Amino acid sequence: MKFNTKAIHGGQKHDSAYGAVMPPIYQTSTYAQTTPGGHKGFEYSRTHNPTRQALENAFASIENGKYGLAFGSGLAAIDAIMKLLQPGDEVISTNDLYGGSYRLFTKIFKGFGIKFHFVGMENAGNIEKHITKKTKLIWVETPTNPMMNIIDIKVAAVIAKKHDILLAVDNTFATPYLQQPLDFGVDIVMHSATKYIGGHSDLVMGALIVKDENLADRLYFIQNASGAICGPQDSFLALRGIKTLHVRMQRHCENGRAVAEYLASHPKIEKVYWPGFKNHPNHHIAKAQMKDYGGMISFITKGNDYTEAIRIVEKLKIFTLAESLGGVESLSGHPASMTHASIPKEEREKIGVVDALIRLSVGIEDVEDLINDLKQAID
Ligand code: P1T
Repeated sequence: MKFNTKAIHGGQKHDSAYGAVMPPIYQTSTYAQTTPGGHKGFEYSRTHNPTRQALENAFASIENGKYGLAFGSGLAAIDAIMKLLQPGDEVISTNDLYGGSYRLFTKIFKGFGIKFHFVGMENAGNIEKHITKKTKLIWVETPTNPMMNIIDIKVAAVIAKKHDILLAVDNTFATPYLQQPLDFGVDIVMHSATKYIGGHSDLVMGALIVKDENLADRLYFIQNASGAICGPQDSFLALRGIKTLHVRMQRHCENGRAVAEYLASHPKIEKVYWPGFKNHPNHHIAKAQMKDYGGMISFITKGNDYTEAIRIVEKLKIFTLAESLGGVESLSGHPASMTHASIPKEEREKIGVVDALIRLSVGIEDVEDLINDLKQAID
């Protein structure tokens, strides 16, 4: 099956009771047993739930994996990956990443004896310099949030295999419509399904997808043992979101391109970060590993002025100033004070997350309206 068909049918079967085309929302915590252990495959909804299972099968299908796992948030999904590790283990992570992932690593798992190296991976060869005998996980976000850096997934996978280290890719910004990291030899794909997968800013959810059975078993064990699962109602919404992922992504990419080009041509704009530009430092890698360049854009105005950035986000009307991204509606954000506030100022400024940086999640509205909105706010 091709991607667009998988988005709609992948891993799905019609409900066995009445032939419902969409899986029913099995809003139940438990399942009747005829005798202890005498059940129909479902015992308790932390462990399994039919609606969540339908979603997990869809996750596996769209990422070209074998096993999907759904969690109560993106961070809960990352938390499950980190629980594969032991005190003393080391992790090499992209230095530009979602502030909440950074916070989870440095404020929770560092305290449990795990050491993190935050490394600029735009040259993926840099990863190898930080590998020790204790390195157990390489954490890659690409495109990165919010600087839109691109990491070469194939090169990272070769390095990970050579040293027998797990490689996980946060595929939230790209989605499987644009890139499928498991095809490049990645072990675990992670999503904040809150974003493009759900697509309508109406749920918070995380996903993991793997191919290896042993790794899947370990993660299912953690999912059940720690219990950070999502409910059946949200599973249903995410499944519905997936069915239009390809159509939405196509429009996010088209609108993203038009907005990025508009901003780059504006005399008051200093720099636009978007991997579709030929002068983006890793455009050639983006071109090779992604189908298109997505709807996430960051930019700074001339003069690198914080008050000007705040003025713009306050003036935007169609772009709502809000945390999150990837919904049908356009959002603006101020990473330094919002999504990346948990990264110390010196650390975030080293990677370009300056106080004047604005991040846009370009939605699927009429692009002329979006550009006019930016024009009135910037001018
Ligand atoms: O918010 P949650 O579903 O827990 O997902 C966390 C997460 C993980 N990875 C990436 C790349 C993310 O962007 C996020 C969440 N990001 C935002 C809320 C944001 O506005 O950037």
